Amino acid sequence: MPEASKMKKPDVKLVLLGDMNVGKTSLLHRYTERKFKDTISTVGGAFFLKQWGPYNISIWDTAGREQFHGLGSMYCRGAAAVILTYDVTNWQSLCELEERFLSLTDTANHDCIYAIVGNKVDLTDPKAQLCQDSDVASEDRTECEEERTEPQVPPACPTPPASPASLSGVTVQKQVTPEDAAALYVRILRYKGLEEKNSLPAEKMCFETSAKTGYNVDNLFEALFDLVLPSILRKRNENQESPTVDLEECRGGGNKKAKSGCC
Ligand SMILES: Nc1nc2c(ncn2[C@@H]2O[C@H](COP(=O)(O)OP(=O)(O)OP(=O)(O)O)[C@@H](O)[C@H]2O)c(=O)[nH]1
Ligand SMILES: [Mg+2]
Repeated sequence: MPEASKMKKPDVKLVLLGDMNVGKTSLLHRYTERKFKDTISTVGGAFFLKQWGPYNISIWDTAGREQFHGLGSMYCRGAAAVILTYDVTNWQSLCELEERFLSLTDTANHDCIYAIVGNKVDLTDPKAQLCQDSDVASEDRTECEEERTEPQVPPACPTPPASPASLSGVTVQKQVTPEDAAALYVRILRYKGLEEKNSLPAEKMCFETSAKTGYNVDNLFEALFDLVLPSILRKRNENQESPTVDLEECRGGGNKKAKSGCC
């Protein structure tokens, strides 16, 4: 086989955006490596190439730290889907999506789809505390079971609780409800000038996940892969060039690495 034909070229691009510490890298690890492992705060960005049927999908993990903010719109350029990620135990992380990250998506495709993802739901919801990966290591499963806690009543929407999220022990107060996320989704549609009735519904585009246990992680990525397929097909029909991973752009971003896998 000629070398060139072995090289995979992404047909479509998905981008994870959100504040530092919400778990973007952990979500990508969970999906691609079936593991929850230690992370270090991402520098710049990195991508993973996923084969989905006959298509290659690049999933970009970006840095949430303020110092890398300027790179966000570059990573979003040509994106077919953006995963706006927050931490369900941190109200501010939801606010940051609208205040800091939404404008970065102006460079995404005009028909880009937006998912709102509340991660770390294992900390607040018993249903998310069971490890979901069938191939997850047994020590991982034990850890999840040890940390199972009694359910907490969610706070009234949309006011976050005044007390700190983290209580002593392992129980954490949920600060963002699915309704808060759905309301943000509707505001995003408005920002994009899209009619709610002609767009994908909030119930379909808002997810709660746990990178730690795997809860809903496959559902999230695979639902998005299915949703971006029409965009790939249309582009192929229009005989447009597929977006490629621009390694020059990556180098321009400082110390960040581009590789198959996540940082
Ligand atoms: N309990 C719990 N902790 C999580 C989960 N996902 C991530 N974490 C923890 O949250 C911290 C931050 O996770 P990262 O994946 O590095 O967060 P990030 O969004 O990539 O952060 P930046 O790279 O700085 O933007 C780490 O200590 C993770 O172990 C989760 O689903 N549940
Ligand atoms: Mg990261």
